[in-house]
Amino acid sequence: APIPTRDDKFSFGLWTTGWEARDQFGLATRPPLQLSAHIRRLAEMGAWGFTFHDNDVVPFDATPQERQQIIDELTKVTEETGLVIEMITTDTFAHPVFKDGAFTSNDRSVRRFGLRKVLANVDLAAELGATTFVMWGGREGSEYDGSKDLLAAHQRYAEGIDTVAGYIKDKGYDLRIGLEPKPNEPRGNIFLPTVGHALAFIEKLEHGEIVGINPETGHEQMATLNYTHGLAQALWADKLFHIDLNGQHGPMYDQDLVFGHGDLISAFFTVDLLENGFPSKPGAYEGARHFDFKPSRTEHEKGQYDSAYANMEMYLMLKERAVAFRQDPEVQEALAYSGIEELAQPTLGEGESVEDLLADRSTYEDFDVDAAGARNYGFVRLNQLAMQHLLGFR
Ligand code: 3MF
Ligand code: MG
Ligand code: MG
Ligand code: MG
Repeated sequence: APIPTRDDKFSFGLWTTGWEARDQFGLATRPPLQLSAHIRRLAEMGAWGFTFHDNDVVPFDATPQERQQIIDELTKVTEETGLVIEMITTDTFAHPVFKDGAFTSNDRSVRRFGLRKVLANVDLAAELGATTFVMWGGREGSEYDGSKDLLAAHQRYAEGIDTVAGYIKDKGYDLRIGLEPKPNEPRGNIFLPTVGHALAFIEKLEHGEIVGINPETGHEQMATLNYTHGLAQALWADKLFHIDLNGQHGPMYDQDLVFGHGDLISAFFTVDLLENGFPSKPGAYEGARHFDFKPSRTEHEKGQYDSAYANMEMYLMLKERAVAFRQDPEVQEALAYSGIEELAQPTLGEGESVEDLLADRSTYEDFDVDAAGARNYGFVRLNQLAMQHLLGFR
């Protein structure tokens, strides 16, 4: 199987590989990892970068001196390994203070505290050279529809994001915000549940030009949505600022499996999009290939790193298949047969007005709907060719 290198731009959240496997029903099954050793191990495995929540490295109640000590250690190991801290994010969900949200809590003093915590972390992100600042509002939501003023909640959410975005601009930081949608868990219903909701929300912001999204494979699939379609709409809107790749088996709890260990066919087309681009706009995605997964609770130290490695290997195996798929002459013929290139042609001709369209009898009055309705698109044959590539039969 292919071997990951830094050129592949793989990165991991420290909360993923470092997860101690404490869950709703059970205690941790693994000891905490030592920060520098953990990061060195990721570097040795072929990772290019890493990401973290403030409290993945600095405890919530650390003194300023303790905080600085940890940041110094982090800086040192980052320089030593040559890894990139490409993204930083804030834990606004673990502490009881955030149980009703950080930016949308009914308690105004909590919202002001939440803002301060996030702004402090924006400064840290800029200091450490991160270019993406992810915001996952895991506690922004409710269990009971009557427990919130749902209009005010959206206003406060927008106020919070705009305050952070405005601060980034004022400071001149080279940093963009990536909102991370999720439909539920830990709240019964989370605000900005899907890619589409988040994109619509950004349109209403004052500083929306530096706000995009960080879609997670499993989160869209929990909502029974198609992750690759979500990525496509975000790319079309120029809002795909970051990605969280992982595996999920449809609508159940957030599994955070290894990428490709959930819906494999969907993962194949995700990689196809990220590596090959669109038929009408070829080219690879330029951002980090970032994994937000969890080594299963059954795994101990070796299994923790085996799981991390599996994400990168899975991605590269799928990349090899996806590139071969697009290069195969029979696939190219099947793509042409399916009319895929035709979709890139504007529906109206150049300079054609709607009046011209109305006057063109061939489009309607004389159009042979039965002939068009009898067309075979050949999508199944095309998909079977994709499966032959995916399974290594071509
Ligand atoms: C939860 C998540 C989060 C976010 C993280 C991003 C704890 O389901 O996916 O991980 O990815 O907060 O910054
Ligand atoms: Mg998640
Ligand atoms: Mg997840
Ligand atoms: Mg995530």
